[in-house]
Amino acid sequence: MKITSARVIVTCPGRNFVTLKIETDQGVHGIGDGTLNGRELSVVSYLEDHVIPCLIGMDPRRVEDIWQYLYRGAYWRRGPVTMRAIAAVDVALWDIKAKMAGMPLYQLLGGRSRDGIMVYGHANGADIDRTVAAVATYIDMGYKAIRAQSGVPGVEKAYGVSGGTLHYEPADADLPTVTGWDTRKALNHVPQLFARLRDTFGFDYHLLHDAHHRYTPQEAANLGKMLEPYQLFWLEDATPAENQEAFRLIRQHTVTPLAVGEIFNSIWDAKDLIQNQLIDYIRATIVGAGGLTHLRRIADLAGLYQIRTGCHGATDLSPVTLGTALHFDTWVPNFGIQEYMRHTEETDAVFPHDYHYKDGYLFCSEQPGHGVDIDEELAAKYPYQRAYLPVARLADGQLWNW
Ligand code: EZ4
Ligand code: CO
Repeated sequence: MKITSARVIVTCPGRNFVTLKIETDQGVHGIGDGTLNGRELSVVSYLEDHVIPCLIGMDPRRVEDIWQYLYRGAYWRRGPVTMRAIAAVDVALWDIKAKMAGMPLYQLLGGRSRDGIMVYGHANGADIDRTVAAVATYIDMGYKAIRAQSGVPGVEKAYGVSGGTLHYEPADADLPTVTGWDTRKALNHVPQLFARLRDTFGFDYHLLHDAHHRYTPQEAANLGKMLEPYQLFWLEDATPAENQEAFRLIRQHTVTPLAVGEIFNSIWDAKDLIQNQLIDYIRATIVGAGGLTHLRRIADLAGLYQIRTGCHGATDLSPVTLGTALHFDTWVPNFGIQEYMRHTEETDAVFPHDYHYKDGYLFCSEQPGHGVDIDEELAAKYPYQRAYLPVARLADGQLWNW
């Protein structure tokens, strides 16, 4: 069996997606996602100029060997561009393998561990009242877990706040939007938000909060401690994790559960965090961390320490990544939760799929493969549009972590 062609399809049905389609001499094709939000065309070049020429003629059944070929064989390891390109190939090859086997992908991973995938939604509002109303909307839709973000008085465009209740799209402009940040004001505000939420909805729902890398370790420890009475499911990305030791300080001061890893590319980004039990949830996902082949290694390492998975699932993770993550989530023994930000109707139409939401859970496809395809004719109607994530600046103009 041979790979006969591999093509990159760039489409922008409301936001940009980079998709790889691998075709074989047996008529079976596979689809993978390589989207890197705000830096999409770098992955297109990596794939078209450097990966695809090597793939033609290879045996697509050798998923592991091709992963090693692209990782070790490049000499240059890791990084968001390389690992997304590898993920796109890896997922397309798993898709082909599962289609050849006539099985949904989770069966190849080891079969079903649970019936449905608990997801969390992103409830947001310009102020606490509106965030409370947004959380109520999710509860009405059956969600068991909700992440709550609110505008912070005195902060221009705080992270996570958008116009709509169900949709949040941060890559919103042709050049980066400038947003604000003020840690003092956020530390005053966030505990008030969760006090109101518990007061209004009680303790039966899981509540989460995304700190989006804004706090220093000491500030994050302080926030975690203040949030303890509200029993969060997790505090997400409390501080940047390039220095994995940074989480030790947070850990020493709070029992608020910690989740990190949506920007991780590799098991090496998480190794010390996991082995020192500094986190509770690992947020790496398929497209960011080198595909299924690599993500399952991270999950297995985490499982040794009772650390559970919480795959990133924002709108820049295409339906291909979400659909594949649902197979991973259906199998992985140490599953925690899955992020679920809804795609637009245009996006869902470009990527036909049959995974579906019901009552707080997502259910993966039962079709052979991962169950997500691309409608190329429709995709061609939405040409690439440059779009950046925002940047954040403090009141004095200094650049901060967005
Ligand atoms: O800012 O995916 O948990 N979700 C998030 C996202 C990220 C975007 C960046 O591309 O933090 O909203
Ligand atoms: Co996040």
